[in-house]
Amino acid sequence: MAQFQEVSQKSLLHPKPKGLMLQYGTAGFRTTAKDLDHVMFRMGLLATLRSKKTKSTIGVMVTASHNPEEDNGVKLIDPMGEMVTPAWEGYATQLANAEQEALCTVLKDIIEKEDINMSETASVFIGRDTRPSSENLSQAVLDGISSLGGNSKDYGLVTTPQLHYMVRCRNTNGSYGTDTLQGYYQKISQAFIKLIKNAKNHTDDQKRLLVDGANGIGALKLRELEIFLESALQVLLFNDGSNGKLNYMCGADYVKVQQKSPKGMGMEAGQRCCSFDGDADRIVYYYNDSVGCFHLLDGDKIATLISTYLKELLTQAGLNLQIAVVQTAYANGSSTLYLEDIMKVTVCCTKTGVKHLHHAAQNFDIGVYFEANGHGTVLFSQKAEEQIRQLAKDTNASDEKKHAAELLENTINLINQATGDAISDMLVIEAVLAVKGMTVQEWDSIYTDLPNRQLKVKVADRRVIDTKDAERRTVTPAGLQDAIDSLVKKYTKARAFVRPSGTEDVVRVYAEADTQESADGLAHEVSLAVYCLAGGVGEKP
Ligand code: 16G
Ligand code: MG
Repeated sequence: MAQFQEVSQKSLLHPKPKGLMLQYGTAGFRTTAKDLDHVMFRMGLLATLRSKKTKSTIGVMVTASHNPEEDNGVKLIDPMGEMVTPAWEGYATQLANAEQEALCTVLKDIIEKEDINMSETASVFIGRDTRPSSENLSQAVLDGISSLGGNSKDYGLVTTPQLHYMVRCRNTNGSYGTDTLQGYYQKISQAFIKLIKNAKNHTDDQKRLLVDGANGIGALKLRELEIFLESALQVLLFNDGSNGKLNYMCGADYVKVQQKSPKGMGMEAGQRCCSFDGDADRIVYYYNDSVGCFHLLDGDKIATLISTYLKELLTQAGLNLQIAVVQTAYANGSSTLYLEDIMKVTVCCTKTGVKHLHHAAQNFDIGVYFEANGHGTVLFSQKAEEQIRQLAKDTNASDEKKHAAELLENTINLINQATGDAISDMLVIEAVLAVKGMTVQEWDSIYTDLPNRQLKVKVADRRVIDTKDAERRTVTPAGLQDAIDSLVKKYTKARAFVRPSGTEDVVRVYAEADTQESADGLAHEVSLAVYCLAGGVGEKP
């Protein structure tokens, strides 16, 4: 194992705390930053192997998204800018948990299993969020890459979706865009400006948007983008990181979970506001009405707005392309009903986690996917893109059709198809509202959310809960699903499900019903059933 000599030596500089076991979960590794140095070094190694295997550039992003500032994390990005393939999540876990003496053996096993030609060159892009720990941790990733002889490009401070974008650009030889920040800003701002030209009565008032940057990387990058926007949008940026703490009482996760506006946001009644999360891959919108009541427009409302707009344009363009919306069990029942019954679009439901939604969305000509928590994007198949771009330049097409195709083409250019992107999604939403001449209140009134409640229950081992049907039903423990079914029957328009969290040691409970009181009551009763039937620990719910 002479080739691993450097790996062994460098690895000593990134020692693994003995006995520490971590798992590559739904969003990579995530834990307290002080336990991650060895993981970063090893993810540098793994990304180098993945690059040799795929003969493509691979991405490594250092971030813990909406987690507290003291945490950190890392995830790998595959060649098309998507999450790393599941088999390699397993390797990531093995590599992270190997004790120093076993590290090279684990590496060798992966190389053999995947039949990797070690003489291939390797290229890895890396990026990081604004956490104080991120700089040193990304240095550890670079050490891992260089000790296996890989080439790296360090983008420094970038949002997660920006790094996904760079990886996709690089591996598509520039056909998707240029792999620089300038290239990213130019592509999306030009598309936005072209779309906005079609806005109806676009006053300064309507151009104004309050943005909560979660005191994170999204704020920094939005500032950079603003220069390219040529005043097509007037951003008032709050929680820009200049004094507040990352994600503390602000950001998309806080707003969605607490159902209230973030700290430090000078909102006036009716003003359109949005929040990014800590690595700017999630976005939610909201406003306060004239009596001070808070209204949240989450991922479901965003999916509805965007899919309605795309469907109308497809009809105007006379293009026969199938559009579908991909949701998870968390999608509000009203959104599903509206999409299926009124909009007549195909809706499908997958397990929680971006990779599942992304995968399902690839099965359609146009796949709009959003988690209720605000993570999502739109995927256009090659066929859809070709038909749209063809029609946009077809001199024989009618003005109406050509115009609709041009709007669709610019929307494609505005969307980050590599992954959900708060900045790009924000511009898409702003463009749609402007083009349709719609206020945030009108958007909100498309349908009314069913009141809902999310709770969590601590159990001895959350793996006792096994689910099926995209996490909407439980298989084990015995009797739990029957208990949930009979509780749901007691309420009107009710629905409830439970699932083991992929990021926290808890079981999550979701309930919705016709009134808030009923949703709260149902969530509480289901929590009790989980506690009793799935080995609850600590205080009874
Ligand atoms: C991760 C996922 C997110 C999902 C959440 C669920 C990615 C990039 N992120 O943050 O999509 O909604 O986990 O968390 O896939 P939970 O399993 O703890 O409920
Ligand atoms: Mg995030």
